[in-house]
Amino acid sequence: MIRPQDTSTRERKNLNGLWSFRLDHDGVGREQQWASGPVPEASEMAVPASYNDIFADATARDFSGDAYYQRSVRIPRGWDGQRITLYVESATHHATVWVDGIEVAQHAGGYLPFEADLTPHVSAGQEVLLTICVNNVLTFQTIPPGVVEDSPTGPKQIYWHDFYNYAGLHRTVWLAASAPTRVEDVTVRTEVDGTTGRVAYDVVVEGGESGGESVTVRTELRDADGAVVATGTGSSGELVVEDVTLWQPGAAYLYDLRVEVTVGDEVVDSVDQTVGVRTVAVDGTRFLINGEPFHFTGFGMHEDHDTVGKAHVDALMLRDFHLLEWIGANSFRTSHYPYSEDVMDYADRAGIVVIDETPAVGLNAGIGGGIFGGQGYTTFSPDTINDATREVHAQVIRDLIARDKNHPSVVLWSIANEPESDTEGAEEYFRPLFDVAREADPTRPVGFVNVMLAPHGTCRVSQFADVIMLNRYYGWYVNTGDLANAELAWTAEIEGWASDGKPIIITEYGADTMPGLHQVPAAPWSEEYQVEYLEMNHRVFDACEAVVGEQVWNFADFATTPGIMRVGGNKKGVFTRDRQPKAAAHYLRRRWTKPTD
Ligand code: GCB
Repeated sequence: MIRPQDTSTRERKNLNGLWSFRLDHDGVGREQQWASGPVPEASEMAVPASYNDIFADATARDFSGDAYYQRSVRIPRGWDGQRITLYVESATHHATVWVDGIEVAQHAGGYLPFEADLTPHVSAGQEVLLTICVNNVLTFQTIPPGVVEDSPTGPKQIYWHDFYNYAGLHRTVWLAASAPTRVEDVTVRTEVDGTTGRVAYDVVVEGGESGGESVTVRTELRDADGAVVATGTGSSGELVVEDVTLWQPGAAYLYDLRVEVTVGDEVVDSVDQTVGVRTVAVDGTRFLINGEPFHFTGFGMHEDHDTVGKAHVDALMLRDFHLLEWIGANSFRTSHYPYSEDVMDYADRAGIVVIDETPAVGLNAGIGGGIFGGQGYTTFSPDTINDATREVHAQVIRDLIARDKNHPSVVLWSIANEPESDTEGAEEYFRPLFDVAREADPTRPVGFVNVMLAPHGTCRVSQFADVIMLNRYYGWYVNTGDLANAELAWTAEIEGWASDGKPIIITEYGADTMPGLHQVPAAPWSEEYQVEYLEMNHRVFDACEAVVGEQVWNFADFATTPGIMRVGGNKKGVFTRDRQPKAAAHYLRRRWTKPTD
């Protein structure tokens, strides 16, 4: 699947804007066939946006169930004979799509795109009624998981992840046209040999009649100035780039690959793919990019903003990238789900390194002792997270890699955040998932993020990982306010992990901080404590050679479910939710922009 493009053979139409909208409080929309005509008693909703924070009404914010989005769409009159598709970048978490009341697609998974083939149902110039029903219910068979419990006032959604379960159409919805004979997929893999770059490509062509004439694939690679540096023929091959300019962290360089499908002399399809030539490898305790040791600095982030929730907004994305640059961060993790395709493209252009994470978060009924979610469940069991869940998880790994495999910024796959990992059930559940990731992408290391509840010596999943990723809160959730003992305990644990001989990235460490709260001597929740907490962590990391990365939790404050440990959300941001610095941001900037010798 190729994200819609405007090329010499393809067109796209952006369907963002105000749509008709209705929450199906009584669960009657399907029975009453709301998709067959204008949804009754509809209000309006912006696309993209989470719908939760738009209304001044708690039943809308906390709604669980089907949300109907509807609009009329004019199929462009020039699209006769084309393959016409709808491309939905993100519908959180489950979507059903109808055109004039006819169901054309269903999709599970809230953070990855899907396509509906509308060709048999529409014609050029026609106006059709498009309806998308988005369902946000989480169960033990969804990724992320959750459970709906009974309560005296009705069913209640429970989940084990620490961010608000925002829902809706979070990214762009496209109408797209391409030729019936088309490029369905492009994969590029790069290698470097001295000053020579090698770009191996695989093109999948699908569909259509070529009238007996053979279909040919042609490729052309251009440098950033537009000069052709290599050409190829055939659906797979290798393009050799002499005097290659590498894609480097902090110094991105992108080539443009044009893929054309021809039938006879006619170019029937043409798509563009950016290419960054770089290598990634793990060597002992070192993480290498282009053969050089790389030290990750940056954050676990969230797609999270006031009013729009998890929507992608270009201006807000730019602000985040400018702050990453200002603070000297060279990387981030897409905690805890795949981010917008626009974010991934921007990271490629900005030279920011990405740890790309699936939405498998909260596979751990022990987390937070029930503070973030429900208590009293066994994480892995036939009735809870089971083989069916693992199938969904495997599919989400494949889908993530299919979407993001060509991004040079992505250097490492994280297949889960803080699952239960110290039980036999966990070992059985995860072993095959590492194989799924490696089969889908043999070129990048694979890992998962380990939770403090499964320290070194007890974790049964880290044996499968190429890189150890640790979330640790010494001095916050344990040794609260006691940084001296926190430092001793943390040092002892990290030395255990270092003995495994793999690179270690600290993917989370952080302290909740109320902006404007100042205390000397420093105490938890104050800006001073956040700084001293980070300084302590950095002493521990700097003393351990195997530590190749530090990503603070979190880049910015973010929304969570209400709870006695959360004050208007999670306050571990180094920036406030509206992206202004706390004292820790200035401290990190000094550390991360210090010239290295
Ligand atoms: C974690 C989770 C993250 C939470 C964070 C916290 O370990 O991975 O999602 O938000 O802790 O602040 O408790």
